[in-house]
Amino acid sequence: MVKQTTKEHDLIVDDERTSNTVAALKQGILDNLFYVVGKRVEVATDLDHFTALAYTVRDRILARWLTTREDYAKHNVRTVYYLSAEFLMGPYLANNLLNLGIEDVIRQAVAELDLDLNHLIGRESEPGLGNGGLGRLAACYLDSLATLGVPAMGYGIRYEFGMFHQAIRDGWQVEMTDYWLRYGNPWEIRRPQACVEVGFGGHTQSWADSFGEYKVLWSPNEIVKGVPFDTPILGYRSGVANTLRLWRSEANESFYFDRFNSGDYEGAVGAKVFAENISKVLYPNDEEIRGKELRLQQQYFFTSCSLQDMIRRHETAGHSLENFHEQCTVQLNDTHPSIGVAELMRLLVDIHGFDWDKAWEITSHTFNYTNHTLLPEALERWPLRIFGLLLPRHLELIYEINARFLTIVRAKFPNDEARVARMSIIDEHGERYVRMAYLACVGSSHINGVAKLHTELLKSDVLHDFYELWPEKFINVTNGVTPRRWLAVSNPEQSELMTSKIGLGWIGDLDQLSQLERYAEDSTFRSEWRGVQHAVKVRLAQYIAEKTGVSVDPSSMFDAQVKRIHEYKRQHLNVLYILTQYYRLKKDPTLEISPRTFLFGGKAAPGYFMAKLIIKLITSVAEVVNNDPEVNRQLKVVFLPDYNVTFGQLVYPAADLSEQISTAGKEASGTGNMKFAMNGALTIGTLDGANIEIRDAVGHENFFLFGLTAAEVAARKAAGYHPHQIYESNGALREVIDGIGSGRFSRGDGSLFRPLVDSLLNSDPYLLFADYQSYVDCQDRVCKMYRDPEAWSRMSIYNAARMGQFSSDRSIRDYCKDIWNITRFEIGAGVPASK
Ligand code: Z2T
Repeated sequence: MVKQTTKEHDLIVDDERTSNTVAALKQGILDNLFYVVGKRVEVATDLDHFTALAYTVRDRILARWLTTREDYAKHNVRTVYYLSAEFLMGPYLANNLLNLGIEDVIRQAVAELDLDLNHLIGRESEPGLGNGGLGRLAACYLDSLATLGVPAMGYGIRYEFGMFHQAIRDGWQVEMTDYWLRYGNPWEIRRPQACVEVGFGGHTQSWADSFGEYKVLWSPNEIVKGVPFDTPILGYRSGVANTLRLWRSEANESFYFDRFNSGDYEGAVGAKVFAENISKVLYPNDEEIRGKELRLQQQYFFTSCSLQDMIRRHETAGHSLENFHEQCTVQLNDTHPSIGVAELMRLLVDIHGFDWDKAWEITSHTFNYTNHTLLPEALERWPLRIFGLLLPRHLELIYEINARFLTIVRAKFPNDEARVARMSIIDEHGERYVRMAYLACVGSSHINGVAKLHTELLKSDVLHDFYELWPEKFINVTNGVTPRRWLAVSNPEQSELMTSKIGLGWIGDLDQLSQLERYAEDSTFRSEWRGVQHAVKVRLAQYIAEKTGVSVDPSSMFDAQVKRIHEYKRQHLNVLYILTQYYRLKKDPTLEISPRTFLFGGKAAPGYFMAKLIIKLITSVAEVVNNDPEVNRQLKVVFLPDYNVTFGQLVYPAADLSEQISTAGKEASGTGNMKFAMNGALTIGTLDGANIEIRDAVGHENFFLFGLTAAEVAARKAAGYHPHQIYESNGALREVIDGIGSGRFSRGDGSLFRPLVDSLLNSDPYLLFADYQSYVDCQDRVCKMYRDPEAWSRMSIYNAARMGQFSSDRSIRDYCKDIWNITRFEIGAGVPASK
């Protein structure tokens, strides 16, 4: 029971209203339905009941949310600010119930109101404020930060439209808008009094003040208001609730009315449209950013809002800005917020009057940068023209930062102007660009990759020059995922079985799963393990039947590849294997293979033609295979539309096999690989990203490995790679490629998949052909192994039992120790670190 004192009236609110008895919970739901939703029980819909329930849960979060904030303030803590353009949070209700520990009483309260909790949980639509792994990682990290009691805040954008919804029409992806706020959002609280202003465009003037100091004034020609919306982020039974603060852009009234009153009606309307556009929509491109001005506006908008907010909080707490970097550490989630380096310099120098050197000391000790990709086309660069028009003052500051930086480069590497040109923050080859990754490197204390191989490749390749200059800045922090959402919430069946053997401790300490190892050799346990797996597969099969009309057999092997559709991830390599099996079965219908259901899910960037063609290929192959009685008892192919967090929670637990088949050296880490393995799936994968570490952890004998290594890929390319020769010399591959090219899977249309086939035959940039035979051989080993259920279950249990290190709790501990310098937090105690 929480006692709250309202100071003004000295009134004690001993809040019976928010206690966790079944009676109080029932009353809470009914009260919220009536007073907040505004409906009578008799006419309330499922959605109304969900909303009332969500408010009832939120009522139980508020006290600890405010208390956490007060505790942090009291203890004067060093705070982590996680800046990310994306937070892919997933639905909150089930997770909040778990973390509060009130699932059972809520279930009963809801049942006594003749409602079903699982059904209501299913009514929540998820905020899709992210593209994929990067945004989901941010969400897992917020969960772990709160669980470990680390004083932390996430900052991002409250997009009005999140990731598009994907429909499949005639086998093609169709995009539909995601207006996720349609029915309101019970979890957020608008904080209009904490709004800030952000400028855009205009010009700068400089002068020397009366002390002869150089001063600059930036006069923007648009000023936009940033309004924060806060959502509580509960730790798992830690008593802590941190905050996710997302900014919405709104018109600045006075700015707007000034124009309006001076007769500039068009200008006023234009300003309003400009302002409201900024947080309107998430860019749905995962790894390729074309220089779109609105995207830069978004980046600057949320980064400036967040830094101003941090400074205000810092000063309100009574600290001097000189100590900013001692109280605050800012993590840049990729380069999207890296304009923050220039913005903090502007705030310190122009607004707060610091001299350059002191401002730079503060700035460069505040930021740290996480890189998430090795794909060259994904490294953000802004054309100077766009940049200078939108952020003229920041461009000047970047020139100055760059000039001083290049002096350091020249001092360390004399007479090496080629190196200076390579490292310059301004790219001067052809059209001039600002290289955001370089700005991030120069302005940060630490630079990290997200898996061991990825960090090594950053050092040896993408950021090699920076590594030579500052080797001590580079550090690896392998990604992790939260076992709360990805195991305890999404897989209650497996969770219960594990808990019955080893207790509940694993949820807050995933290393405890290692106690399951001894059960791998216990045949009774293995059979229980299979029972659980089967039950979970039945659930997914029902969902698939509902959504797609395809019936799949829960006793077939569920082979899943769910992730963004991208050539480097090689969903089409998976298709090549499916077709290899198809032709084998066509030739010999008596062939005995392990029946398999191939599950695909994922969105293609709307402008990425090849990715959309891959979706069309999967759905076309599905149509042929699923309707051919000679093969469809042994092969089924399903493309599940609109893959998102909610669907992920259904599919990770049900998979027997996890496809992690990217070209070695391309996937920075992968996190789906971890979610699958925790849930007992075996992995077929390349030596790429975190696969390498997963394989080492689970044991090489419990992992299906195939394909070239990253070094071999590089060597093959350097030696001159000729996919056509492989096609000529491999009969099975030739048959599959010819089949696709001939129109056999596209109702006779031989032109449909031509672009895909030609790309493979002529260049094959992701080396599908080079890995084809190795992949097929490995899949055949998978087939054989699946026919031995005891051996398979044993491997499955070892996979789950050895996943401790892939908890995001471990990742966050690494960040605390190696990057943020946060040492004194108490796990689970809810008592934050004091400085
Ligand atoms: C993204 O999800 C990832 C990298 C990006 O580079 C952009 C997006 Cl939207 C700019 C992914 C990586 O592809 C994946 O390997 C990694 O596991 C994930 O970020 C989290 O680090």
